[in-house]
Order: sequence, then C-alpha cells, then structure tokens
Amino acid sequence: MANDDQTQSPTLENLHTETRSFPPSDEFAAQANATAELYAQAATDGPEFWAEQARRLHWEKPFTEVLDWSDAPVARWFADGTLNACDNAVDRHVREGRGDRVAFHFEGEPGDTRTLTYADMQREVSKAANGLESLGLTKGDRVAIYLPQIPEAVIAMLACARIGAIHSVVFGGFSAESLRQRIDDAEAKLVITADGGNRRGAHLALKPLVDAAIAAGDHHPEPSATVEKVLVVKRTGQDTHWVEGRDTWWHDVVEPASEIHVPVMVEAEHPLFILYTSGTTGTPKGLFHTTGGYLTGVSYTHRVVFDLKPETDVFWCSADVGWITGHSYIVYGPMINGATQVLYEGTPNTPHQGRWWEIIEKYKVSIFYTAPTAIRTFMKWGEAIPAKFDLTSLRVLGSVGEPINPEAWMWYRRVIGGDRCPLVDTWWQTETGSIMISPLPGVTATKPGSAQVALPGVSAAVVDDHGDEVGPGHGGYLALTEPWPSMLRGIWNDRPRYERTYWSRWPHLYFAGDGAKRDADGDIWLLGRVDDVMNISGHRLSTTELEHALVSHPWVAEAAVVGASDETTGQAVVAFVVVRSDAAGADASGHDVSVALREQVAKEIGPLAKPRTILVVSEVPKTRSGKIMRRLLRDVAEHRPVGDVTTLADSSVMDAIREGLDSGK
Ligand code: 6R9
Repeated sequence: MANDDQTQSPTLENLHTETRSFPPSDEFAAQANATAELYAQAATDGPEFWAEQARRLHWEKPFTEVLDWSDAPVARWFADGTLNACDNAVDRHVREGRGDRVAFHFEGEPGDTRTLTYADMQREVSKAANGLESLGLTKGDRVAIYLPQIPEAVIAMLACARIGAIHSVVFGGFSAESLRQRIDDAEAKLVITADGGNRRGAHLALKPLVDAAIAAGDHHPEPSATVEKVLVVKRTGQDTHWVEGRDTWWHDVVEPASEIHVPVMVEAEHPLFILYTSGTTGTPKGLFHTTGGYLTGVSYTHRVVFDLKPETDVFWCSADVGWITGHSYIVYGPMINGATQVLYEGTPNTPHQGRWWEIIEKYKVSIFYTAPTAIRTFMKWGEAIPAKFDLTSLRVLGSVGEPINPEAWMWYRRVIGGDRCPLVDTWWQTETGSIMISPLPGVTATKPGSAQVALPGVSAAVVDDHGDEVGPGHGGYLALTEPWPSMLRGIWNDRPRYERTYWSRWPHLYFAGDGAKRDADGDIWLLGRVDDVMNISGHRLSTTELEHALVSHPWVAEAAVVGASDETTGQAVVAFVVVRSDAAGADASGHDVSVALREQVAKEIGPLAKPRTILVVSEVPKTRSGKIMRRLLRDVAEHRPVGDVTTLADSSVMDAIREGLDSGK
C-alpha cells in the first residue's frame, strides 16, 4: 500500500556492494530467445513494440488501436480487437497441430499422476464451459474458485475465460471469512470447490469452509446474496455435507457435457479475472486484469525471461494457482506459449524433504521457477538432500516473491543449478500482471541479489520523494513511468482507491510501494516494501539489506529484521534468525550467535546497523505466499500484543516465538 509519509528522506544507506557477476555462456547466448537488440528495438518502437508482441496472440478481430491513455490511470490496450484467452491457451495449439503435446504432468501429493495433452485440455475445458453454461453462467458473471492445486483448478479458470466469465481464485488456504469477503466484493454467482485436498499427508477439507462462507455467521447475519450454485470436484473422497438444489458434483455436470464448445470472443478490455491482494490496512483489494494486454504481457515475458523452447523444455513454476504467479506463469503465459509443465499438488517435504528434486528428476524439468522462502528452507535442510537427485535436466532457474539474499542466490545457482544455469530474479506484482524487472538469460551478466534491469518495453525508475530519478549509488522508491499492457485496470468497483493507492504520490508515475536502489552499474536492487524501511539515528536502512548481511553468515538459514522504537536511536534493529541445522559452533543459547552476527552486520553494512537484539527462533512468520510478516515481529520487538495472525501460513509460529522469548532467550 502507498505510504503517505512524504517527509522521510528517500536516501537509503547502502553500504553493501556486490562484485560477483555471471556472464552468459556462449552456448546459451547463441540459442537464447532474447537478444540485446530487443532493448533498442523497444526503445525505438514505443507502444508499437507491444503491438508486435500482441500480434503473436490469435485475434478473432485484429486490433488497429494500440494504447489509449486518455482516461489515465486506466489504460486501454488493443481495444478494438477481439479474442479469447482459452482459445489462445488451448484450442490454438490443437488447431495448429500441437494437440499431442503434453500440457501438464500432474503429480498429486499422495503420488497419483495424470498426464494431460493440449487435446485433452481442449476436451476438458469445453466440457467444463458447457457445464458452466448449463448452470446459467454467462459472459461477465463472476465465479469464485477455491480449489487445491489440481488440474481442475486450471480447467475451471480456463472454462470461465472460455465463456467470458470472470474468475476470482481464492487460495485454498484462506479462511471461510476471507472467502466470504471476496465472494461478496465480486458478487460471485458460483463457487467452484472440492471436497478437500492433500496437504502434508492429510486430507484438508475445503467444502465445509465454502458452506460456512456462504451461510449466515458471526460476521454476516445474512447468507450470501449472490451465490446460486456450488460446484464440487471430488478429490479426496471425504464425507461432505450437501445442500440440495445448491450443490452439484463437478462430475455430474462436467463429465456428461459435450466436448464441443465454441469460445466466446470478447473485447480486448473485457475483464479476465479479479485477484485479491491484502493491503497493509483495510479490506483486500480486488485487483483486476483484462484480456488482450494481460495475455500479451504474460506470454512475451514467459518467452524471453525463461527462454522457453516449447518442443523440448519442461517448465515448472512451484507457485499456487491461487496467486498471481500461478495465474501468469502456470495458466496463461506458459499455456499460450504451448509449454509442457509440471503441476504439483502438495508440500515440498511430503513424504520426504527431497520431493521437489525427485519431481525434477522424474519429469526432467528444464526451467524451474520458485521463491526465495523455499530456497532458504532447502538451505536449512542441507545440500545433501538435493545431491541425491539428478538435476542435470535444469537449464534456467527463476526466483520471485521477495528480494533474494545474495547467499541464497549463490546456493540456488550452485546446488540446484550446478553452476551452469542462468538464474533470473524477477520483480513484479499482482498489479503489474507480468514480470517487469529481470535479467534476460543469454543476454545479461547476472548479479547475485539484484533483479537488475527493466525488461525491453518496460520503463522503471528509482525516484526520490519528488519523483525525480536518483543517480547510481542512490536509493529511493521504485516507480514505473509508462503504461504497459498487463497493468492492472483498477480495483474492482473502487476507482478512487486505485488512483489513491498507486497514482497519487507523484503525477503520472505508478508507485509500486517498494524501496529500491541503483548500484554503481545502474542495476536495480529491490529493498522490500517501503513500510519495511527503518530509521536508525537518522540513517535509513532497508530490512532487506540487513537480512542479506545476516544470511551471508554461514550459520544463518533465514533472517527477518524489524525496527523497534528505541529512546536513543529512534529505532533499533531487532533481528530474528533461524540457525542452519549444520551450523558448527553456534551455541544453542544464542549468545555466540549474537556476538558473531553483530560483527557480521558491522562488517557488511556498518556499525550503525548492528542489531540491538538478535533472537534465535525456529521459524519466522510468513504469509501463505511466503512473504515475511514483519508487522507481527515488530509487535514482539516492541512488547505489544501480537496483531492479526489470520493471514499467516502457520499461526503457531508466533506462539513459539513468544514462548522462546519468555523462557529467557
Ligand atoms: C509476483 C508477486 C508483490 C511484491 C512486490 C515486492 C515483492 C516480488 C520480487 C519482490 C524483490 C523480487 N517482490 N518479486 N521483491 N525481488 N524478485 O510476488 O506478486 O504477491 O503481488 O507481491 O512482492 O515487494 O511489491 P505479489
């Protein structure tokens, strides 16, 4: 969310410098989809560059208009063209002779598998689209999808797109109350769910949460006014309460439906989906994306950032389809590009800590896209685990979701990528729809910890409080300076909030909410959300840089840093660290760890950044999408009762941290 405090100096104290650099190999560069000329071409062509990318899609009616920015900050791209997202992601491949290519190798957590070719996908989405229409759904209706990570989640999204309905996927880990909020805000007519999913070897029920969400309850005296039907996929086979007349089985509606369905062509600006993202305050924002521009952005970036060769690569994005990463880099980008993918239902340590590496070996995954939080977890488990598997099929690695610590980057590159794979750190947001800042494999010499450069066609800047660009070596705020096709078109039903949140800080600049710096080479470093900036004795320090410094110590697997108010220094650094299981010399009392890590920070950043307090914990609290919840740690550091923990992936983490503190650590 936008930070309204305009008084702070934007200059961050950036003392960490990175000298390691990994230029692309000649072999990789020779075959890469991206070339250095792309930057020059995009700069010369302006919006026409995007029109060229958009023409790779299949348009029923080709567009003649490119960008209409007259109603800024709501853009219209390719507005007089018509197309269908599902037709582009599925039917087109069958039409053009690629029907036998595998679209998904699905792997359930219990070990069940399913292979779906593009021709299979066409049959499945057609039946599902006919099923949805038989339930009375039509163009423009909203559908809430609350499913585990199973093929039906992808099929349901694409079936909505096929009939012009707007999907709103709610991550299966969210509570009934969160689901209800999202159903109400979008006025969803249908909820698609499952009896349950598989999680850590157990059956996790979903349908009871849908029942609770729709019914009257503590927060809602009335039942949902909009939901007419609930469509239920049978996944686990567990007992399920049934509301006659409202609930129907997916297999009863979809299985008997016809395999023939003509996709409903929509205008380029027809909304494709709503996806809710939590702000730091207030209700979740229903960000929405439209069809033509979004599909252009995700397919272009997927092709150039991951160097996809659809005939030979196997792509695996480990995100959940309930997040933007799953929307853009499981469903729409890769499928438009005709990729073969892995879809995995479960957790990385079920039934053992090598499950992901086993999957990479089994399906010969060649492009792997995951999050720093996962990498740090694997570092904690130790490199002996991935060493047991053959990972030589890998050729490109990607990271997304948070700044990746240089040491985690180096570990990912060496242990998983065998020192051979280009590693792309991709910065983007639900709002941006597709990757905005990233190295290009085969072109960019990569630098551990930095997302580096705006993609060809994207205009990013690091600016100060006045919106003026800072020079090399300086910090400020990340802004995007020109409209791009996959930009959000707004917050559902709330244009004022859209303008206020993203466009009010500086005129004509999109405020991303992230701190950033330019290093001496002009490369961009992301420094976390601006609310995560600390002010220590008048020096502005980024929590991210401190965390990088801590994680660069061999004992530390993970670190979360917050600023706690301090009478002397204004704020003081409090660090929560997870010690690696193989850390030799770390004393369990935390005493030696504190001494060593304070020195480490002094050495890497400077004495003023030395943490006042270092607390050794077993885990740091994270949201379900893997972002550290510093707000809760700040409550602990400032001895306040801990705030709302409902969006935590595991709420017991905070109890454990509290208990650790109370027992004198
Ligand atoms: C795709 C996604 C967006 C926020 C964003 C930033 C952080 C994402 C990052 C990164 C540093 C990266 N973020 N990728 N920070 N380096 N490579 O995560 O979307 O869930 O909307 O989060 O995530 O803070 O503003 P979303």
